Amino acid sequence: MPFGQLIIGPPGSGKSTYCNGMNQFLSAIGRKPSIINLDPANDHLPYDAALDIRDFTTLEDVMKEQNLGPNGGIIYALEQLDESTDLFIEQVKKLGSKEYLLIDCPGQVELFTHHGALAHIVKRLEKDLGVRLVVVNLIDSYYLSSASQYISVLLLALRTMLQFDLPHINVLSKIDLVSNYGPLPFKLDYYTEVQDLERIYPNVEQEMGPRFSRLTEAIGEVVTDFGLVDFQVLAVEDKKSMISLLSVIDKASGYLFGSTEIGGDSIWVDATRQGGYLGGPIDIHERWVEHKKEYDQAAVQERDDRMNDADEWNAELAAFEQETGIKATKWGE
Ligand SMILES: Nc1nc2c(ncn2[C@@H]2O[C@H](COP(=O)(O)OP(=O)(O)OP(=O)(O)O)[C@@H](O)[C@H]2O)c(=O)[nH]1
Ligand SMILES: [Mg+2]
Repeated sequence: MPFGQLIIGPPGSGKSTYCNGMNQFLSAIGRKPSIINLDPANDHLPYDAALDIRDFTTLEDVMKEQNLGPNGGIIYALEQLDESTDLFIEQVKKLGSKEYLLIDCPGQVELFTHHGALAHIVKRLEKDLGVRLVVVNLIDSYYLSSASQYISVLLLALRTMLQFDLPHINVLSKIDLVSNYGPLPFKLDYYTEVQDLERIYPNVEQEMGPRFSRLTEAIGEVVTDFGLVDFQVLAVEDKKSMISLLSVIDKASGYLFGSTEIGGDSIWVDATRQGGYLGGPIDIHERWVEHKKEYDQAAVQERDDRMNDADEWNAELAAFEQETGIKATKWGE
């Protein structure tokens, strides 16, 4: 039974970059990742796709043939894929059951909130091939810079979680940039934990005026009542945050429990099962806001001290071992 991640999120939130980074990381720890590109507009892929929607149809062709603009074109292309899912499933099947799938999606938000095409395709993958997917929803941490946008993002994340009915991890992407957007009224953990939303209502009112107070509170109540939304943080170049995120994704997918027949990284899996690194020992506010400069400098220094990417991964995994006392697979082992 293959495992995988469905990588979604609004336009420009970092999906394709993440697929590339996660692909490298998974390869480094001995898994066998394959990337599937489902974005018909993705004409400059930063990775080698094992399967590409553009081999079936491209956005340029759809726009020309159907006389559509780019947004309508992407939706149309996904609808076409949905109608010929059998062919798509056959292609995925050929990748083999030991592959770990990374599925890169277009950024059209309606595909995650109410349009059925993507959700149908994913259901078929689950049903026909037994793929166990985790939705990784990347949301640009830029939205933390505005209290009202943060509330909108919570609603979007909740709606998306209900749409796919799969294990779901929300991620504030590009967290390395968050300190550039000016001081935040709350610590980073406040935004990731999604607790005590009433504390942020005055900030929304300050931005929007009293007109939206009732609406803000109503959204806040819905989000709180469901109790589903929280966030991980990610800077794709920061290996610690990638390791920490993969631990959370593995836990959500149940990868821990069937991994020996999937890839060669059972030692890594054992390590994460014991949970020592889950959530990470890192204080995210300190790392990404309060002392970001010092941490960045230390990371650059560490990088300079190392020879190459393999050394860098191995050093991070060694740090993981030291912190947890558990052995992790190294690059090339
Ligand atoms: N600083 C920083 N930039 C990032 C990070 N992840 C992605 N980016 C940048 O964000 C921009 C958009 O990234 P993409 O990976 O193309 O985003 P996408 O979600 O695939 O975009 P669409 O496919 O157009 O929806 C690029 O310039 C990336 O280099 C990150 O963790 N930190
Ligand atoms: Mg992309």
